[in-house]
Amino acid sequence: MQDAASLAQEIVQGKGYILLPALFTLEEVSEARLHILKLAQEEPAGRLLKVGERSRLYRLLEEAAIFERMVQHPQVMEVVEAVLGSDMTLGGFSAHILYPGASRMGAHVDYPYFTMTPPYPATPVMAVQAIWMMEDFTETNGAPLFAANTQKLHQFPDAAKFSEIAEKVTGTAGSVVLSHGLCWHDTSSNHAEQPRVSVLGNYNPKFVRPLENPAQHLSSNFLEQVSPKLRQLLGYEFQAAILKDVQKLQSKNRAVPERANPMG
Ligand SMILES: O=C(O)CCC(=O)C(=O)O
Repeated sequence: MQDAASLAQEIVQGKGYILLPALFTLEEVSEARLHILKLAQEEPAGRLLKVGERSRLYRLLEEAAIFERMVQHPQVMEVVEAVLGSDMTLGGFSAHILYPGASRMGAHVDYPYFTMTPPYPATPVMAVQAIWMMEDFTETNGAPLFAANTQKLHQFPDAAKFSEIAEKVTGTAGSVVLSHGLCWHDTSSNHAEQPRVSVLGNYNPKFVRPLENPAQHLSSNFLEQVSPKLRQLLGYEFQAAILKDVQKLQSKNRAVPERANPMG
């Protein structure tokens, strides 16, 4: 793998996305994929969102050990932290299923940008998305489409321009695409006979409120055993991170309001 700093640079100043190939084996992701499909079929209340031939399945973290590994994969963390800072947090972690016949979801930018009015701010970067490929993503089964360099436009996608310049990002099972939240992207249609499954991680700077609030539904047993990295991702280190910022600023003789010294 290229070093994290140059991969982060590619995300911010280059094409806007990178592919990290085969971070998990086919066996590892196949089992997780089947788990997702089975759970989605059970239609768990409050965890499944169906839109035509596409479904989203929420609250994955506690479902299987592989998801806990995926969300904090060291190579992914290195790159995402190089973009968003070492105190960044998790805004969402869910599965996205494109059943056979699924059409494109529509070109978009990611949370929190899609809640804002363009032109979007150039800095700080507010989102990096991870798209984990839970099987081979091919030319025909709904691989994502990305329009290179569009994160630099700070605009909502223009559909005609997107169609002109977008390229399909294919890859083998267990690979992950990391992209700038402002880089225009879409899913392609699934013309295959099998569902195409991705796992989506959304990472944000610590001051962005999480879209899915992944920490909210976790059991205390699960929370007791999570790694320090996962605690950080779940937002538990927020106060400590703010305190660090304050100390850094004070060491540069910058005045910081007392209320920025959190007690709790
Ligand atoms: O599942 C995918 O390929 C990408 C979905 C996506 O970009 C999104 O939900 O924001």
